[in-house]
Amino acid sequence: MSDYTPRPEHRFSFGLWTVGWRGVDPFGVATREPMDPAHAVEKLAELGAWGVSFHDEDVIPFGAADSDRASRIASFRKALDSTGLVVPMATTNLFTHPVFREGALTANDRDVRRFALRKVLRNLDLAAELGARTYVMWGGREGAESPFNKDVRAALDRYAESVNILCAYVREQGYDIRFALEPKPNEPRGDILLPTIGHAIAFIGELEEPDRVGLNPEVGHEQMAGMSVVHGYAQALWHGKLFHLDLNGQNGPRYDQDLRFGNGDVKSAFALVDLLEHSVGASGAGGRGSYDGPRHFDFKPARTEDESGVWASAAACMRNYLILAAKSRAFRADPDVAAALADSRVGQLSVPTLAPGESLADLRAEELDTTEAAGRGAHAEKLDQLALEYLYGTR
Ligand SMILES: [Mn+2]
Repeated sequence: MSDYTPRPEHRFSFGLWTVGWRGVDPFGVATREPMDPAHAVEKLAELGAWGVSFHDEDVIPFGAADSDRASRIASFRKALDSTGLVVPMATTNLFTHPVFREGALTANDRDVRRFALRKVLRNLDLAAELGARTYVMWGGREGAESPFNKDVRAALDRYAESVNILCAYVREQGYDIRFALEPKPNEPRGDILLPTIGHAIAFIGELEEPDRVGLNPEVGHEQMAGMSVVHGYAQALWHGKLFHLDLNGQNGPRYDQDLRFGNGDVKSAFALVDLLEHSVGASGAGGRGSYDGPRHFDFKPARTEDESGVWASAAACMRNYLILAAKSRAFRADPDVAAALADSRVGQLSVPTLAPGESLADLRAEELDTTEAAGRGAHAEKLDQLALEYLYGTR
């Protein structure tokens, strides 16, 4: 029997806003009381987590006086020190306050954009102070409901302007921080800018310091867009842009469910853990094909739950990851799987199409018996069924 006990060396981390979510939805008020960040830190440490991430407003209420701000940060820091939990990532809330109703860094209103930038700068200083190495930017309000209300090209100019300013600031301050953009197609806005992994990667290529900027893809966000999560994360790895990740669960294109990790599309969760756990040393542009960052959860404990359900679902995120990682190890070690991979020619895809030194004349001189080649089956079904049998627990 495998041991599925989460430990700090697994590098599991949670957003304060996840376990602290009070269950407010568009149709109902909160079902849970506010949670003290220090309490969240203590409980997460008890469950075996390694890190905790935060928005400025998870620790300091919007508009708090400086003295209040200082005492709240001190209380958070004391909990971190006493539990040993680290802060691998931080981010800014640019979506809750009504001032951001029409956007933040890409609001039409220039005053709002300048305020948003000040808010990010202030929390970046705190992030650096607490040791965060990744700063996530989720632009939930950066978008529109009407195509006539937003000049998308100007909005992308302003988005790039802000990210460029932030990169320069981090460089000048000597902070060891990289930015990670989090794509999402919609919700809360009708259409959000940088809706998918692909859009965000293309945007990064237009920035002044592209090496400082990567992605924080979220499982559910890609599924909301109808995209393959595994293909998206794999492409982010291939570009060397998987800086951080948000693990959760989702059942296809619908409202943002933020289920605990391992719930929702289970097969996709298995394939994603398999990708993350077996990508070490994988080929990719510049050999950048692997991920060794935090296993970070961004989920919402169901609104049906009281506080005991919050901790049950947080523990389950980590346990599900470890279960899937163990299944992935067993799958990869199975001789039947090795044979099925060979039958499917999966390894052949890593062999360059032209041999070293081979000319196009050599290529053109070769002939393929297309009747024979067209008759070769891919043997994908057998391999896929083996994966499913690991998931179902029959192997
Ligand atoms: Mn997220």
